[in-house]
Amino acid sequence: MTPMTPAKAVAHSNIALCKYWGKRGDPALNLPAVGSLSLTLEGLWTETEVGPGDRDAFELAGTGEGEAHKVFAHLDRIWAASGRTGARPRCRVRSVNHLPTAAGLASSASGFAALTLAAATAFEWSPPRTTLSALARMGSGSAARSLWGGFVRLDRGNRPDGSDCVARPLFPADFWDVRLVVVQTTAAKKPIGSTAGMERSRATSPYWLPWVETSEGDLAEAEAALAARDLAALGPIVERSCFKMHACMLASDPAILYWNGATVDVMRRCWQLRAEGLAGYVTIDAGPHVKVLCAAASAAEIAERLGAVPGVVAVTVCGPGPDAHVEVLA
Ligand code: 2P0
Repeated sequence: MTPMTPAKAVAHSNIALCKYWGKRGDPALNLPAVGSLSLTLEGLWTETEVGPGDRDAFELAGTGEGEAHKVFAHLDRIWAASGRTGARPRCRVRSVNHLPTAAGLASSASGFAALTLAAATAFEWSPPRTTLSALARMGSGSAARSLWGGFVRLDRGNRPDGSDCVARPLFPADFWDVRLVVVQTTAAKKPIGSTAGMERSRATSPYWLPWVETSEGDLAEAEAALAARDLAALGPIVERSCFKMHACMLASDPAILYWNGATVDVMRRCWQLRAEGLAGYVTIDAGPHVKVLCAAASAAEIAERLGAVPGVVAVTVCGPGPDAHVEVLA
């Protein structure tokens, strides 16, 4: 059997401040139709260990759902990219999601980022991080951003082969002391998964083209506001990107609506608090939970006030998180 070294990696989840929704070009490459800009989150992470096995096996502990066939296909992808010859060795993959149920966050970003780094290390391959990020993207688009901590940008690129679709760190975690207050509302079953939802929007939403065409401008403005650590400038761009994405989803045929009543109540309450001088800015992903970007000093009060909205089941406050990294095995 081809030798491999057991390896363990940790990657943190991320939330897009400028959203990714929709794909372009060759489906196998999983290229985004729009660029995105994210904040990697402290306190929400996946740890994944890849080692030799007599057959491919995948175990997942903690919250979330993993799909073994996607994990094994991702191992094939990394093995092929590593340039190692011969058949890929069979692997035992063990993953733990440290994503509190309360956070209500998807695990695909941290999951595919951790799997990519752990598998490459196990295959004794250490390419540039950008290469790992591109591989992680093929597992799940948002995972491309979780290779780095702090604030990360994933460019859309234009080339059909995806070579210009790259993620890069903009600023490290200690650049700006902001918080993301994750407000979990009661989760009903998702009406449609992200991948299928994106395809429906691209195929049917009359707002698809405006969404794609205006995203580059949002990214440029957001990056400038971020560089200036200007929350009053960044916040409205974050909300605009989020609501354009949801408008595009809603105008899909049939409509895609991820919100519930409490989602709307929390966002209205957030806006009311802002009008009263407690500044927080809303973003919502493909689910019913509301995430609020705010200054570190405002986070506890925003968390308390939004936690009191009927229908809210839990609130978690997250700071900027670190780079994905390899951990020494015990
Ligand atoms: C984002 N989302 O930028 C956006 C905002 C959800 C809404 O990336 O199909 O699991 O695996 O590439 O990354 C969720 O979609 O989708 C996502 P695939 P992914 O964070």
